[in-house]
Amino acid sequence: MSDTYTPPEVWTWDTESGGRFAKINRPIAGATHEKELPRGEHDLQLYSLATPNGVKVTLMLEELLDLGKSEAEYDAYLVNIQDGSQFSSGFVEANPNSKIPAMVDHSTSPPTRVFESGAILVYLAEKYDAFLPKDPSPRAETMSWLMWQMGSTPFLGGGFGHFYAYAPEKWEYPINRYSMEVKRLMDVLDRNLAEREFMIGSEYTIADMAIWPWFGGLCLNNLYEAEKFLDVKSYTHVNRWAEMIRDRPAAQRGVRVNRMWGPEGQQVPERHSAADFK
Ligand SMILES: N[C@@H](CCC(=O)N[C@@H](CS)C(=O)NCC(=O)O)C(=O)O
Repeated sequence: MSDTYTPPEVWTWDTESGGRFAKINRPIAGATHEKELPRGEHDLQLYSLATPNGVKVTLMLEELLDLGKSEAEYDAYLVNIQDGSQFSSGFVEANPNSKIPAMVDHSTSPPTRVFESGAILVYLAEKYDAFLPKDPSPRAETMSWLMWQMGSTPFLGGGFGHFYAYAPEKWEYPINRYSMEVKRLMDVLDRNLAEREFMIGSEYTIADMAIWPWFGGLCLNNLYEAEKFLDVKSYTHVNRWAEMIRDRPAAQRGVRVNRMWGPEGQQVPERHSAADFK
């Protein structure tokens, strides 16, 4: 980062920003190519990738199935965001924002599209009446933590993760700025989890499912290899909670769906039934 950069009057898209993902970044929305989305036999069709935002949804779907909600059976198709699949005409129809995850529910007529991971969690919780309390107070607490995650995680991913792990060089200013904020967010979580088993109390909810892949991922060293740098082990309550969720059978399956990296036995690039986990 040059200290002497003077922004022009009007920004133009002349150069790649550099770093990982630079090739897929573009300043315009919409499809780049014509391609329909595949469709499986179940009502719920998920188009995703096992990034933390994608995993939130597969955690939820697998928990619903463990609760015995067999109508929550789903087909999960891989969207490889590194090769630009999020810009296909079919995917843009499901999510005009071109980001995974996106879901289409064919049990309604016309089919219901849902994008934004938080909206998908709420949709599924309401449809299957699970993991989102009905009483206004615990419901408000759940929604507050869910919105907290949706609002704060870009500082962890787009801010800290980008500059610490992906940017072409290490620059002190942004790494400092976002480390400070991520540590503050971890402290917010730690204080809450010092008093409560899960985010809202004794009940596992969509707030936990939204927060765990990101902040739990830091504890379990699945994100940016920043465990030591951020002294993540010192947030003992967040670590306790992260390990507790990691050990849930639904979470162990959920993290494998639409995964295309790591040990081969852990990858389930497409999921159509429980048999895909064998
Ligand atoms: N706020 C969105 C964020 C989704 C998001 O950022 N998805 C990333 C992967 S984790 C993506 O699809 N990136 C592709 C791109 O930016 O082109 C959500 O929670 O669903």
